[in-house]
Amino acid sequence: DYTPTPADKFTFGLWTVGQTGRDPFGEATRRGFSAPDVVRKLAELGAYGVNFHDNDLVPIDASAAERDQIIREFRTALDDTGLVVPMATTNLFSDPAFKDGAFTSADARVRAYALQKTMQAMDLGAEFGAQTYVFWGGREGTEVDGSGKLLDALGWFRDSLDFLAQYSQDQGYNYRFALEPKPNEPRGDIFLPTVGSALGFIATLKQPELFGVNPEFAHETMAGLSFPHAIAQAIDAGKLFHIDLNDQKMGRFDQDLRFGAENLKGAFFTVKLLEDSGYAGPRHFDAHALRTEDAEGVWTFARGCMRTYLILKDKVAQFNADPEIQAALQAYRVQDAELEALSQGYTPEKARGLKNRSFDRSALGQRGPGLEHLDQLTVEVLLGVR
Ligand code: GCO
Ligand code: MN
Ligand code: MN
Ligand code: MN
Repeated sequence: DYTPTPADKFTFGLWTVGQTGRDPFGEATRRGFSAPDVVRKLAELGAYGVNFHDNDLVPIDASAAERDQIIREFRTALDDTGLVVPMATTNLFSDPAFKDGAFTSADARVRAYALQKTMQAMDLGAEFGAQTYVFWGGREGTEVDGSGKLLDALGWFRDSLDFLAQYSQDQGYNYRFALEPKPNEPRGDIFLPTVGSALGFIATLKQPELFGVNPEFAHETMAGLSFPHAIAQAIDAGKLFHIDLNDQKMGRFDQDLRFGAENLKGAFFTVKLLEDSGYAGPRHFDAHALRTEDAEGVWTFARGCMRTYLILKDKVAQFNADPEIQAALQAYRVQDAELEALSQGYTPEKARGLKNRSFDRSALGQRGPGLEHLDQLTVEVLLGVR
């Protein structure tokens, strides 16, 4: 009946269900929840875990005593419910110190402070057992490229990530790091704007094997790109370390809508890729309830994210088992054992063999692959009439 259990590995951030409806144009429309309240409620709904930025849990100006008490109460809620903390991250975007970037600030003092704050946040995450550490470069970007820092910024970013990866190993944390791309908002242009750019950057790090990506549905959509295509590339590269599920209309501000609220087909193919590829990590919802909602609406939103995922997972199984769909898929792929053998694994003989082959180009151009049929079948699965 689509009721989640911890085995489904659904997670939320303290900042997601805790979001108070504040936006650039208006004040909060609801009170947030304390961290222990979030934990208890998520557990009741069947979630697996909860993630946080350092300052979601411990305010940036908390005293040592306040910090200890917050941590104690959070720990008790986790112990009582069995909820886990699979991922942690740093808030490097709210404080005015980071207004022109953290790791990519032109101010060496800010860059050093960002490293210090991140090491402390990594300590905090490790204290709660987090295994994945996310870097969302919220303020890492520019509006004024006359600053001349584009190349320097990438270098500073790289140095910081290399530094933190070694810190993680020195401490025995052994985090897996996940870079979260976003094209804009809050900066005019954010560095590493898409999954593809993050993958390219990772290859330039000292220990690239420790780094992967944390793609977000909304962010690739904001860039006008396909989220399933982005995660497919991440999976292919062995770099899908984490995932932020939500929804988004193209060409809008960062909406962080309930998963499946807007683009059901995109959501379906996202779930399909995750399930078919055997992705074993958490299914994290980086989304929040609409600003119109009250506290009850927040939990309806959270339940809805998980329920829609499970319904789509069911649809994926139905798609995979549907004989007509499987026949359409089979018909779509033309196999040719001899030509495939010739095309795979270069040898001079194969090259010569291929060059000497004659192809019926006009027959190749005439084949109808049946994609309209396949897509209509998919739509009918989604509409519930198959
Ligand atoms: C956003 C981002 C953030 C990050 C978060 C954890 O658009 O605001 O998606 O929600 O995911 O900072 O890294
Ligand atoms: Mn977002
Ligand atoms: Mn996110
Ligand atoms: Mn987000």
